[in-house]
Amino acid sequence: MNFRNLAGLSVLMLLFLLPKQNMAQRAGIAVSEINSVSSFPIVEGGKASSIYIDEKDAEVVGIAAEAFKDDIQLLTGTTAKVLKSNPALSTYPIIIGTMGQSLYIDQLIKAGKINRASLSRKWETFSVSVIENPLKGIKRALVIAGSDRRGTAYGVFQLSRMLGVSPLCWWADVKPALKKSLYIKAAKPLVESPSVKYRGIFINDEDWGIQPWAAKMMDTDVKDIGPKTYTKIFELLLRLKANYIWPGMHPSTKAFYYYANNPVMADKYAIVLGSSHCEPMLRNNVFEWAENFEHEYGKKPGEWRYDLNKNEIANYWTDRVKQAKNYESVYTVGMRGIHDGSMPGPKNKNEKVKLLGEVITDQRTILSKNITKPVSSIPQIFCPYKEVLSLYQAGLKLPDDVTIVWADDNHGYIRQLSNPEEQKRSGGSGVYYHISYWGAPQDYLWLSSISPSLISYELTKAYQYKADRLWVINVGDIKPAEMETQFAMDLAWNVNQWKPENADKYAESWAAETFGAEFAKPIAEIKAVYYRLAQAAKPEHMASVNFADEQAEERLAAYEKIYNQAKKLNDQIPARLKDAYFELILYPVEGAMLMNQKILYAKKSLTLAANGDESALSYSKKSKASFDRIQLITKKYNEEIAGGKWNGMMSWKPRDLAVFKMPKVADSIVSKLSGAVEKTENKTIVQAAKYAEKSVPKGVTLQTLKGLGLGGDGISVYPFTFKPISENDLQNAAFAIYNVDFNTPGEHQIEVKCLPTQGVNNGIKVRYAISVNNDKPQIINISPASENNIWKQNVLQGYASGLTKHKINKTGKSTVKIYLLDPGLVINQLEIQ
Ligand code: REL
Repeated sequence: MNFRNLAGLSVLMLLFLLPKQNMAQRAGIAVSEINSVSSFPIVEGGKASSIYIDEKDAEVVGIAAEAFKDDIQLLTGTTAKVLKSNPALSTYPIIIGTMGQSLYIDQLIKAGKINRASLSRKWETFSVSVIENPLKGIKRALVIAGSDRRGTAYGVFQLSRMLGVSPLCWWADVKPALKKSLYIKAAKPLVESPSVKYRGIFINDEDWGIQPWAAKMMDTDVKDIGPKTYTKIFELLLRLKANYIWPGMHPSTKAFYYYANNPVMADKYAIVLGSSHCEPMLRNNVFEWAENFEHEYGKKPGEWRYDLNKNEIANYWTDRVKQAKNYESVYTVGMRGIHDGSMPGPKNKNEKVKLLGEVITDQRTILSKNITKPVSSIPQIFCPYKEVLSLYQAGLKLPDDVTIVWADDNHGYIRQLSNPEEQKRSGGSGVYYHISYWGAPQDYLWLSSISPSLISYELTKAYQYKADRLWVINVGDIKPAEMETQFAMDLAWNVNQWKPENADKYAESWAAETFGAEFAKPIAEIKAVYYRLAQAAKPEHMASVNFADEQAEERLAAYEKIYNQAKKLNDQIPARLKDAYFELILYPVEGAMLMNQKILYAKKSLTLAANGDESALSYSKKSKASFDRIQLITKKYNEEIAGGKWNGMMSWKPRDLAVFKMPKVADSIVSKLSGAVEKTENKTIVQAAKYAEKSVPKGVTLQTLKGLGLGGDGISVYPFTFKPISENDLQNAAFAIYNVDFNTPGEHQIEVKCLPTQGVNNGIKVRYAISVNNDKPQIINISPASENNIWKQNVLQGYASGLTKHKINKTGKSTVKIYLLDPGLVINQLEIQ
């Protein structure tokens, strides 16, 4: 085989090794360590091609070019040059630039070497191409062109990612393997643009992670999350092809604008600034109103009451708009409490709605007075979060151009999406979604365990209801939610890449990208079980969910199994990736296992002791050992991993909640009490995806969704936009049939366990209908009318259910028919008694 064939083969092999989704999306581009015909040499023979930018281009282009230089260094140990001069000085230049801002890119467009239409008037679009003889004197160029400043930066970081630099390279210590040479071959330009216009993160509940870490390790001068930390966050956002942030806003953190360099750095990195649902007009009230007002204005603030103190509040907002108007921002409009509470003022709902309407009108007046643009083209969002949703539903008049950012119920299930009328609004809609949360019924601030499958199900549904304007994900402290954050941003960039029906494959693709193809499958297997177990109770919720003895045993065994797999894999992971592996895989898996052991062994010790069983005390000891070990591995995370880089980032007891403490265990054996052990009832569990037959009307499909919901799989009807089926119209509903053996005639109960989703619009429920042996179908709505105790239980146990009773007259095979009536219904299991 001659060299040329060998080179071609290696490119092909590389394409083959790339995760399928990547390959499809990045069609036409291949990277290789070996040269082949028409490859562009990024690094060859120990020399790197030079990177050319136009000095007049946006600052972020220079930042991306410098980062690309560093990435090349990381990948090959070779130093490239970033030059602000004419690329025609080089035979093989890397040209990076923005249309309309880079002379070189404009020349290439003019010469027809870059397709003008692929970039012209596009939002954040990039084109990566290898061009033969692009300009006089240049033999071949690698050209990364953007339609705007962020488009250029995303093109650079996308290319870095394809060359092997993970977006988490700094944030999770993912170090690439060293390569001798780097070539890129582009059969045709790679052109991409985002599905969602504004995409980003909310740093929240930062008091036990990113704030103490930043204070200790990053912004040591101000002992806070300051410009050094934010610069790293902004780079992460660019690498994730994200553009938007709600900065940290808790009392432990000073306001973002308090540090003059914060917005300056955001602008350099081209990151769009926003603020959370309770911080209208980019003002962080916990600090700026409640704490620092006197310092800023030389007097104490009046009441946080728009009905009583309108002028002062309006001035306070105006001052921020004046300060922010030259930066790219999205203004949150509306008003809540100083922090995360309801707007103080009138008690009567109608009056409250009226006042909120006035607030928004006045905020828009402030915007139009201070920004020289029509107010309808200043990006604004309104987030009907918590109690605000009921004000919106009560008739708040929202200006048409304001984007409605629908929120989830804090536990990953979106509460409402745009109805057909709302979908026509020029402001469109978006989503505020949690993968980390402080609040009722229980926080989940320690480990990250919301699966890509759930994120995809909810966000894809939202997208189909036209929520494409802005997605903001509450990522807590970023760590240890790195993978889930990366997933959400990958989805926001290309909503078709990770549909609910293939989102369970993300872990494999991500692991291949992060740790190498040989580790992809085993890591994906571990993550699948990790997510499945957390669906039935997140580690942080273990004290609030009860498991029958048998379930508890299964759970412990499953955790132990994945932990052992994870540990074994650790021995094979290359040394350069050990820190990353600990942060991303080992710590969360072991932490989750230990939390389960701590709680479930403690319970077991009490039950055994109550029955006079001598082994009770050994379970008390095991529980205590797990408790101790959680602290030990957390200490390791903070003090040893990556040479202590993450010191302060990981707390094993955020908010010091009871669940993190040592639970009550047996300390002595009591005399045997009869009947203290609960008998597990005789239940048959049928997985919903294992139906015997199905019937699906025209226009919809019944989809099995792997990795979604209790037990791991669910079924749901697509598309999300199908019209709900009325009770009299069951003949037009999709249904699944299960063959079930009821071993005794008489009354039986069937519990249908579903994902605890909420109706897609106000007024739409989440219903199924059930009939056994063709008896009269019973219609059940699994979505509670409000966030009551049932909702609380549902989100903790990871399912909502309906219970029906059925008279069975025969033994042997019966048919259970389940109709799926509303969009967003996911059925996971049938539990038959
Ligand atoms: O998740 C949310 O959006 C809210 O709960 C937060 O704004 C709030 O900071 C909460 O964490 C508690 O203070």
